[in-house]
Amino acid sequence: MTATDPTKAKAPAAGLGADLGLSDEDLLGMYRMVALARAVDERMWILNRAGRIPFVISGQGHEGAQVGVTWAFQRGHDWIAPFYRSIAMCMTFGMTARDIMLAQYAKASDPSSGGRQMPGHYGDRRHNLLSVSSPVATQILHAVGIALAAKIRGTGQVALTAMGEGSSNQGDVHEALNFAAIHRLPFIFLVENNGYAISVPAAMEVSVPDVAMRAAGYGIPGVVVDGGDVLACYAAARTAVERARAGDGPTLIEAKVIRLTGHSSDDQQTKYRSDEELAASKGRDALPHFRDQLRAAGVLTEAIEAALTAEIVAIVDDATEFAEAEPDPDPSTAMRWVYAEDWPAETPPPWGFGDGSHG
Ligand SMILES: Cc1ncc(C[n+]2csc(CCOP(=O)(O)OP(=O)(O)O)c2C)c(N)n1
Ligand SMILES: [Mg+2]
Repeated sequence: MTATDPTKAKAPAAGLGADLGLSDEDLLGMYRMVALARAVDERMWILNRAGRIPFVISGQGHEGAQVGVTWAFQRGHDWIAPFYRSIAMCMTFGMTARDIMLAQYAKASDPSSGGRQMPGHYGDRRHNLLSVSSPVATQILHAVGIALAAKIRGTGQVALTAMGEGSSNQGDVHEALNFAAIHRLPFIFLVENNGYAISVPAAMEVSVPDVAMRAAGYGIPGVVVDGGDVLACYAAARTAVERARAGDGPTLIEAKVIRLTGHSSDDQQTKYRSDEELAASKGRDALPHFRDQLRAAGVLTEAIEAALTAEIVAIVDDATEFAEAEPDPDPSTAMRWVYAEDWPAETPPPWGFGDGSHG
């Protein structure tokens, strides 16, 4: 996913992203991913309200930060321990709209868990995406463990985890950052600060204005970045990944994002957020901001935009129809694969432990 093919990059200073080694093709790829993740997410809400899927926990407002940061990682090589809002992150790392919808519908062929995980708990072994943990923040320990393994094995891999600012107050985070810093592990911690933990505002969750300030307590860089600025997120992550691969240890990146929806489909945020506040947060949305940037730079032409819009509608329609038509899991298998179990190679579970290992 590192987007630095020099043959594709424009001459320096020629255009947007050139200073970051991003070609027009990269910029369009990033924009496509932000827009696609948004469209998949919007469709999920419609399906929920129509009674087709039981529960939605949304990434809307987080996509720019997720795509910007993840773009700096090497797909198929590095590892991510995502959280429930990480739709755009998981898609950037290789999950398709069909994969996301299969999880939403909890179908037998859902690559996240064969329909066993809670909705929104994405994971995909094929793409080095760990399954989401329901107890918030525990995933940081898993990611740091992966980073430790990468260091011991000398693989050059970097591990990323993400979570909200509320979750970042859990004790696991202290233990993980301290350990990762001491051992200079190739680890990046992304805090997607959307200002709320369900209905609790950030000022009542975090004792400092920026979670990134806490990085100083571990002797690691702490960077605050505008989550509405995809390229700024990419730049911050690129620096952190370079640092990690060079053996210089972890970085904490805090992206100030927005939450465009309620906490979940079971929450109504107008009960605790004013109209003014909601309108102001919409003004910080990465999607229209990035679109404007690409239009102004001449990268997103009218023709490209029209084709992209049509392509995204087709992908979302296809994913919905595909997942809707897939078979549900066989109820007699409900208790299988909950705990460790050897699965014979000839009857692999639907999400692909086909080589007989637990991976
Ligand atoms: C250990 C634990 N405590 C509480 C919960 C319930 N819970 C789920 S999401 C959430 C809010 C998390 O807020 P934040 O970390 O800011 O992430 P956001 O949802 O805002 O993206 C809470 C309290 C949980 N899943 N795990
Ligand atoms: Mg939050």
